[in-house]
Amino acid sequence: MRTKVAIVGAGPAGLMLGQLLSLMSIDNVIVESRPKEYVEGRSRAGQITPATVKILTESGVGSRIASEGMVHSTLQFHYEGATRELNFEALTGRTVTIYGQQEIIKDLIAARLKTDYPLLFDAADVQIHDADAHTPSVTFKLNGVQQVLDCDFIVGCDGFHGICRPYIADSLKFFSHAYPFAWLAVLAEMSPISRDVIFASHESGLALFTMRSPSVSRIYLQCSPDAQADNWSGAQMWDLLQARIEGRPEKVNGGAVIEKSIVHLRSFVAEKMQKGRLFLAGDAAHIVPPSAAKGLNLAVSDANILARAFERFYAHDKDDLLLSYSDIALKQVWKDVQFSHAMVMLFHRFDHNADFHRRLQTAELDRILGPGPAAQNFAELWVGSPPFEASI
Ligand code: RFL
Repeated sequence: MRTKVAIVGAGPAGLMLGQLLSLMSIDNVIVESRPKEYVEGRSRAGQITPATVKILTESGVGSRIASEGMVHSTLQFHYEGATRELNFEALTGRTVTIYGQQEIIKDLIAARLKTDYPLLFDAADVQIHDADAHTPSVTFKLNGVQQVLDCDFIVGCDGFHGICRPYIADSLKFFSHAYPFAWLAVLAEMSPISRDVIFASHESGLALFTMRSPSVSRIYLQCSPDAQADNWSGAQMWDLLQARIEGRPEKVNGGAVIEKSIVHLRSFVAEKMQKGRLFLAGDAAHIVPPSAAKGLNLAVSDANILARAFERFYAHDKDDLLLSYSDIALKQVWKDVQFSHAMVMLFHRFDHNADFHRRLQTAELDRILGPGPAAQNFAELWVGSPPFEASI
């Protein structure tokens, strides 16, 4: 097999890049180690920024997000026993959309399967070769048969635990920060208790209330990093959520738990996001804590920048954008790492010097929600930047 761009991984980054390249008529093959059902079933992100909605829409995969996505204009902050609102639409003119990551994945896979460009699931023993040379390749086994995919470029969209970043690890610089708490992430059949996303800061820790549909809620509760999801009963989770929104009128009635897991909070950035003919995109290059819901949006942002760089290379014979891909992408990455970090600092209970941290958090929330430019700044960061556009 031969192609121009070999994409490793069919998560949001890989599928989005594949979709954009296909629209540009640039040959590409996506190689994914998991089965289709697994990839389509993985529920993770749900808050989609206007930039991501625009990129999806302009690539012909925006119809379901437009009809089924839940459009949000306001955030609620619950602290010191009372709720205050921040209407980010009034401040920025933009809204965010709640639409499950797995739905975006299904939309992108459906669009891909209508093209002639291959999307290969269940690839075993995926390896990359000669990414520094002019003749890179990807090898893997399909149904036990060894395959060789020769290409011009390889893009590692294989997530945090993939094989592509380790291949060039010797020439990368890593920035990493682990937070001393985790989230118990719960997906439950339960009507949202509010039309808005609620960030609650309670003396026992954070509760983040969000949703995936009018009948499914997504709840995050701060917990210890060594907590085990199986040790939490439904009743314990609902009681804790109720306690952390103390002072609000809603009664948490619970519901059937669809899924629960522990999410460790960390930031990680690999610099640069490229070497030779290998590029990294999405979680393969960077991780942000889910506190500002930026991970998927960053993966789509990387794919968009890279697709434009490949278009410039193949259609206009210019490699300047490819060479500066990492520098352009990292500007957005660090902006989101910083904002995600600020959100972590704003809502969690710190075991050390807890009362001092709470006073700081209250002062900061009062500043953000008070008169002055802080609300505007926060709102701009929440809705995110417009997509990167390249002038050809
Ligand atoms: P993914 O989604 O991990 O996809 C990588 C794909 O690569 C495949 N793969 C391989 N394929 C071939 N060969 C190999 N050797 C391979 N190794 C791995 C994998 O099977 C997989 O299909 O990475 P990608 O595409 O970079 O996308 C990143 C996003 O998935 C991630 O950033 C978000 O889910 C983060 N995130 C959120 N982001 C948001 O923008 N908004 C949110 O509201 C939000 N909430 C979340 C989140 C992440 C969470 N968790 C579980 C960490 C909530 C949670 C709980």
